[in-house]
Amino acid sequence: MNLILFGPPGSGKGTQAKRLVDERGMVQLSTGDMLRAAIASNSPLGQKVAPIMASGALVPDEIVIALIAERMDEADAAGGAIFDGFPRTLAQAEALDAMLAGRGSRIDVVIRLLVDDAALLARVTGRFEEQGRPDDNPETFKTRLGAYNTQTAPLLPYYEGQGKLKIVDGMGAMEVVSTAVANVLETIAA
Ligand code: B4P
Repeated sequence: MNLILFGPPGSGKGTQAKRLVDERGMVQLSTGDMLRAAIASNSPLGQKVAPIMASGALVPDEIVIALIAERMDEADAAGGAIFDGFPRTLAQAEALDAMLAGRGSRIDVVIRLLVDDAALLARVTGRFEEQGRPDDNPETFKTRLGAYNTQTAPLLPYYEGQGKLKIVDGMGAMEVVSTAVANVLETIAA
């Protein structure tokens, strides 16, 4: 199964993806994690994307599309994956559809996690205090939320038009959200 977890920063995409990995053995493809790994290794790619991510802006499409394409070619992703934080632009969504079609596959479902802006800010601020991720400071968060609203949210009609969009209330406790996500996956598998 190919699943997209969709939502603004702090909506719980990474949190829910990790739970699906632990509970169902699914494979998580997180462009955010890949980019942070590149920064941690101080590779040329990491050096290039570090200031972009620290500003709260989106990394250029060609970089994230290349990262995903490379990762999709690894054996563990052959049976499908959870796309966490990708796609974030229409160009990325179209590239993903083409990459999957080229592999005889497709997106099965897009789960949109609905969380209000005040809760997003509270969560990301909490993570900033715990983990110190530079792009989680409240000022940068505003830029990230702006990028979501202008560049990523317009993908919703794209997936709605394909009949793949499902909405999950992401405001509840993590376990409650996980149950709602599982319920959607059951309807897809049935
Ligand atoms: P990401 O790594 O995707 O960061 P995110 O949107 O904050 O992740 P997520 O929503 O998964 O947050 P989480 O569950 O961890 O992207 C970071 C940056 O990378 C972007 O700004 C961009 O620069 C770049 N980038 C990544 N992908 C890109 C792409 N495709 N194109 C271009 N640029 C790209 O949750 C956050 C917090 O909430 C955690 O502390 C968690 O514990 C808490 N939480 C989660 N669920 C909760 C719940 N139900 N209740 C209470 N707290 C909850």
